[in-house]
Amino acid sequence: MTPLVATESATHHIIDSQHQRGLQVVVGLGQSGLSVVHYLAEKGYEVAVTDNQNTPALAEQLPESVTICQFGAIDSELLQQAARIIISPGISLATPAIALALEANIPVVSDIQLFCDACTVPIIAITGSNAKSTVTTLVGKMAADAGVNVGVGGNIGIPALNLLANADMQLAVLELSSFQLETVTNLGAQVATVLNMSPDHLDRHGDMSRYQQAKHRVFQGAKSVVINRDDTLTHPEAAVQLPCVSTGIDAPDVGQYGLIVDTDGQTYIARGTERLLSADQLPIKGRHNMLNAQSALALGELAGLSLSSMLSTLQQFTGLDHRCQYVRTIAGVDYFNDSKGTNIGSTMAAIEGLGAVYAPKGGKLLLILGGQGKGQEFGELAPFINRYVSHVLCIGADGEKIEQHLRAAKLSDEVALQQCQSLDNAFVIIQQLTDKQASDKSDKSDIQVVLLSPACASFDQFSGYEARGEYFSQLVVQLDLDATTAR
Ligand code: UMA
Ligand code: ADP
Repeated sequence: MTPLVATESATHHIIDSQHQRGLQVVVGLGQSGLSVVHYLAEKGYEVAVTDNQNTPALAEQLPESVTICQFGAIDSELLQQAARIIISPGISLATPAIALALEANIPVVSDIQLFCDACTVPIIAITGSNAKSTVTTLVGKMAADAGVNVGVGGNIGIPALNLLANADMQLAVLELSSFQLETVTNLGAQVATVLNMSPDHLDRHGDMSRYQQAKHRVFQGAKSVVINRDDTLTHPEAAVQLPCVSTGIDAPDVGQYGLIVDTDGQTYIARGTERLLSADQLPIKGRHNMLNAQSALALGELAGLSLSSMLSTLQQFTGLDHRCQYVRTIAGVDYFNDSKGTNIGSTMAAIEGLGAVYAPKGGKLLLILGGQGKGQEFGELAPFINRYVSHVLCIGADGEKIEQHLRAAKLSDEVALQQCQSLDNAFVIIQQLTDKQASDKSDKSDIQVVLLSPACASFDQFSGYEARGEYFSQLVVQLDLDATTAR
């Protein structure tokens, strides 16, 4: 029966459709902005775009139907004419033109909201401070290996809306950042998870609580959830009412995932009392990766993937580049590229993950830290450094700040810390230290690992974490060549 008077929800619906018919203003013409422009233009909307840059590179790829392009600054007047604003993740809601539009009650959404509104297949939604790309890739591979037509996208680098081009898609796996989630209102995922929470992007969100609030939007409308037992900040408030599978480093209860350590010292990923895989059977190493494997299994289980197929995928997955990636060994020292370690949580995991492997052999880490600090408190790294690291080399814009924080947090006198400014300078020091160690057998220095895990963004000196990681690896190769020539 058609109601004579519009109910509250019907009123909202009318307002929504008015918003959707009017001018759609896309803010930011990066990858996600471009995907939004194409998506809305194909649907016949009038679309305008604005960007800070005078000549955004992707402007060449705009459809011809888009004629309103305001470049050089985000155009506040244009925003005031919008029926709806679609904001790119890299742009803060506090940007003055956006704040004014919000004050004028103009809806501001992200590409992710458009995707959820249009997507008709189940979504696995993955967020967290660290391990998102690893777990997203792993779940995508598990689904593909199980014969599911799966789309993998979001923050991982493929704009979510591009996945809709696959008309046969049966499952979408989305990596979501706090930036993408802060404007999402009803994601409605089949399975949602916050993998872990540690400080990141505080310069944008202001404080940990607002960062966590943004992340927790992943749970809105979720049908089931995966939680991390060891990190209560990952638990949704409404978890009790939803099917929930947990992961953790302790032995699991029935139906949950965890780790069982046998008397022979071997660690197993387990579901209840069933040992599924030993650490030796997993190509990805470190305790943090055993947690990542559990998260992928739990997400896949709640999406209906078969356990045996998922276990076979896990045994083949060798991990992603720039995440605790082994580069090579020179004069007995192992070099690891963890350039994607861009916050203190990931760097703690890398120090602890590698430290625990080398400490029984009497080995210590030389750690390269620094770059753009994103408002983090680096003192939290001090206990991990005191335990496993003998040398810290600081680089980049926030190198001095990192030193101040570590010293204020009681960095041990046994840890040598030097300011190097650049990776090149750091490698001059590394060469001196490792040459001395190799030539002086009585020298008790004990560097067995050189680890780049900067706990910072790279944009002060590089175009991104990949460029930083690749440059590190090149310097390692050069060091090896120099060592070979000198022999
Ligand atoms: N721009 C402005 N004003 C600003 C900031 C940016 O006009 O204040 C413009 C820039 O000039 C540029 C455009 O906005 O033309 C860039 O937009 P964007 O920064 O949102 O980047 P996209 O190319 O759309 O990529 C985004 C994500 N980027 C960010 O969140 C910063 C990508 O994540 C994501 O892969 C992509 O959408 C597809 O979904 C990258 C990222 O660094 C990998 N993410 C952060 C992280 O992982 O830590 C959150
Ligand atoms: P994200 O997409 O969230 O940045 P990645 O999979 O790219 O996650 O990994 C980013 C960094 O986090 C890498 O340095 C990696 O070594 C580290 N890392 C991986 N798994 C974990 C975990 N479970 N907890 C903390 N850090 C982790």
